[in-house]
Formats: sequence, C-alpha cells, structure tokens
Amino acid sequence: MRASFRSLRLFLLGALALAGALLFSACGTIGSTDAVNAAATTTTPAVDWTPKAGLPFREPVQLHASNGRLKVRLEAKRGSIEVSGAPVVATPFNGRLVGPTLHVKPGDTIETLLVNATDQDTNIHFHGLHVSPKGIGDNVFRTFRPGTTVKSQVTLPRDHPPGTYWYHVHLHGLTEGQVMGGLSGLLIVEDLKQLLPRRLRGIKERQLAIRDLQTTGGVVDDAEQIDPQGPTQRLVNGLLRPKLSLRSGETQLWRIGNIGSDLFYNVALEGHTLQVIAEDGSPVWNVHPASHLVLPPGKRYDVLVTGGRPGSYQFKTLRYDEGFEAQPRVELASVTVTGPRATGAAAHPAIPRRLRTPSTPLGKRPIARKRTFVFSFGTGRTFEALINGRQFNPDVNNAVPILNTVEQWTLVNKSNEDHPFHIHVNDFQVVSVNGKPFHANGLQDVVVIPKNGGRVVILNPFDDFPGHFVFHCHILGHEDAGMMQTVDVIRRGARPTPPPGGGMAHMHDK
Ligand SMILES: [Cu+2]
Repeated sequence: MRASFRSLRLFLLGALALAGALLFSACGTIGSTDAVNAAATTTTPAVDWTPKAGLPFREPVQLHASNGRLKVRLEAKRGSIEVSGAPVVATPFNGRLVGPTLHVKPGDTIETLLVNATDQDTNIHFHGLHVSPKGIGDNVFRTFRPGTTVKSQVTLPRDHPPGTYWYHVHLHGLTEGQVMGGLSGLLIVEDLKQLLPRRLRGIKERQLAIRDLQTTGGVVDDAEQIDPQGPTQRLVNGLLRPKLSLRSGETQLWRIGNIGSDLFYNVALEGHTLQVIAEDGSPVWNVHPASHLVLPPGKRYDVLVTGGRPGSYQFKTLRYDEGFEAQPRVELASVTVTGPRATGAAAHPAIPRRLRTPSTPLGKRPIARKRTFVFSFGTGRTFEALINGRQFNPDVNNAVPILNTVEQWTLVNKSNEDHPFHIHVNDFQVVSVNGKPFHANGLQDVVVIPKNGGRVVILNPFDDFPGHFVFHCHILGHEDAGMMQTVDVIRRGARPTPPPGGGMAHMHDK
C-alpha cells in the first residue's frame, strides 16, 4: 500500500526523462561526474537504463576478515554506476549496486567506517547478527550526518550461528529509498559447511543477492517513495537474468538473500529441489526439501542444490499474493546443468537429514511474559503504518523485557497486506500460525504475519545483550511510515532508560 500521488509523479518524471534524453542526445554523451551530479540533484535523468540480460553470473566484491577482524570502508555516494551492463545514477556503497560481501567467523569483530558522502542522514544495521545494540554497536538509534565518517563495531560471540546475513542502512523515514539506492549487501558468518558431512564440506558456494531496481529514466530516485507496483527490474547480484551453471550430479551451496527494500520473492529452480540447511543464518534442526521458498524483504535461505539432468532451467520467482498487491512470476537467472554426470568428490547426491546444529528449541524455557502487537494501516489522508495503533516514536520504549528471559509474542495483522516481522539482536521461534501449531525447523529473524487477520505466535529470547533495539515490518516503506517499535532489554532489577541519543536526531530536527 502506498500513497497514490506516486503514479502521477512518475508520469511527470517520465515526461521529464523523455525531454532530458532528447536534450542530452543533442548535446552528446555525458561523461563528466559534474554532469552526472547535476543531473542527479535536479532529478533530470542522465541516461536511460536498459540492463543487459544474460550476462555471466558474478558475485559481489568479497571481503574477508583476517586475524579475527574485518575492517571495511563503506562509502555511500551518489554517482553514475554500471548495473547489468548499463549506466544508472544511484547512491550505493563503494560504487556498486550490491555492496561488498563481508565474511567473518564466529568470534570475529567487524569494524565499519561508513563514509556518508550523501546529502541525507543515514546509519547501519547488521541484520540478524546476535551482537550488542549499544554504543557504536548494532545501534540504529544513531544518526550519521552528511559529510561525516562514522565507525561501527560489533563482535560476534564465539558460538554465533553460521549462515547468511546482510547489512543495510536503517535510518527511520529514509530506509526504503536508501536501500533502493544501493545501501545493502550480504554478510556471511563462515563455517556453515562444517555442519555438513565431510564429503560435502568442499562444495562450491554461490551467493544470490536478490533485489529490484526502479529507476526513472536511469536515475534511482532514492529521496522519494518507491512504487512497489510500478515497473521494476528484479536482479541477482545486480544482474538481469545472469547465466550460471552446475554439473549434473554436482551439489552446490546457494546463499539466497532478499536484500531489497519492499518486494517479496517466491523462488524456485525448475526441475530441482532446494534442500534448506539454514534459514535467516540459523542452521536448521532438520534439513528439508522445498520446491519453492518465500523470501520477504530481509529473508535468507542457505540451500543445497544438486544438478539434475543436463539442460537449461529457469531460476525464477513465482507469483506471490501479498494481499494489497501480487508479485508476478519472473525469471531471475538462467541455470545450465552440464553433463556428463559428475563423479568423485564433486558428486554428492546424498543430502544429510540433520546437521550438527548449535541452536536448541526454546520451548523448554519458561515464558516470562506475554505481549500482543497488532499491525495495521491508518485511515487518514497520509499513509500511516501502525503497531498497536501508533507510528514509531523514537522516545518511547514499547517493550521492556528482562535480560535472559523468553517472552511469548502474538503478532496480529489487521490489514489487507502481509507484513514480514523482524526483530534485531535475537532470533525467535515460531510456535503457531493462524492458530495452527507450527513445527519450527530452527530459529529465524523474519516471519510473515499473514494478511487479513493473520496471527503468528513466537517465542522471543532476550539473551546476552541488554540495550535498546527495534522490531518492525521489513517492507521498508511500511517501516518508514511508522511500523516499528522499540525494545529496551534490561537486567533484572534495573530501570529502563530512554532510547539512546534522545531518540533519533533527525526526527527531532523536523
Ligand atoms: Cu508491512
């Protein structure tokens, strides 16, 4: 659901784009950065974007920790970048639509320097990591001002679950547009393959960071709302329908993550079964086959894929009905299975049923408290997305759990659209969906609350880390419109404190 002025605005910008394109073709090619910046700031499109389909599959830039530390500089800057073989004006990290993939091991420290070369406030969140939300940690109450360079530092526990995570900007009110502009990337906590039988530990890995890109004449309008029903291109690692291959009989580990702002995906590989070994960075309790996997924004699955009969197959997103809108069936990548059938070390048809998994079900722990949160839309003239009838208030603690207790939360959806619930710092266990017991296969950090009265009950552990953090709908247009609340986890006997920094500085400027 979005404000309706958007389509009119897009129409007007489209007309501008056409006029701009005619003007620029008369003036020749735009080569200089100044011209691009001028084009970007006036929203006059620089170039049209016609992505090339069928380029070879390519992964993002890979950055690895060494000696227990990963230092990474992430520069958010507007400019002309190449996306799937064609120029786009966007505001990504380090000049690429998909940020670098960060690789760490349990126990490592990630140190980021975010260079904010944009004209907007921003900040950073390490989605799914079980780390401290305090200080310069995974603290989304901070505001990184334009023209500043801000350090963040998180240290993963030594028993941190291995799997696929991601990072993205998380500045309330601007998150959707900034993620659309390119401020997100994958984060991999290593050693997931060590939980597999020995014969599978050397298999090839692939990262599939899925997101869409909406442009107006080749310019990503990251200052404004996105139109989730408008024309868009669904990309894998920033590529339109890239080509990849595996050998018949070969098993690969695919790390599939939805790092986009708003859209759901419902992925499937024609003629193949996806064997899920981790969900949201949590290794599963039972490996399970899936013909398709629903990935709302923020969701990740680590799956084993074994090449079938030689041939060409579509990796696609199937139609998915979110309620207010439905996502279409679209090809995401083209997969060639090559023959003859792999033998020896590469051939591993036997998929294990269990992993050596470190996490345990939460059901045996006592429930310290029960809470209910109702997700709905406002009825006013402006678009408002609400939890318990309210928009996000940066100065209020909405829940104050006691450290190292488990709470049972009931999440209710009183709107006509699915809402993917996400909470920072701790993973939860789903115990029922729409009144039916849910046999969880592990912990997770994103769950869809079904539309039209849907009800999800979760067990929420508040382990290890006191401090303030948030839970929210991960359709970022909804989060920006207010569908977010604050948790303050306190030690038993302690008093809650106001959210840090007097809330979020940028919200007090207005
Ligand atoms: Cu939502």
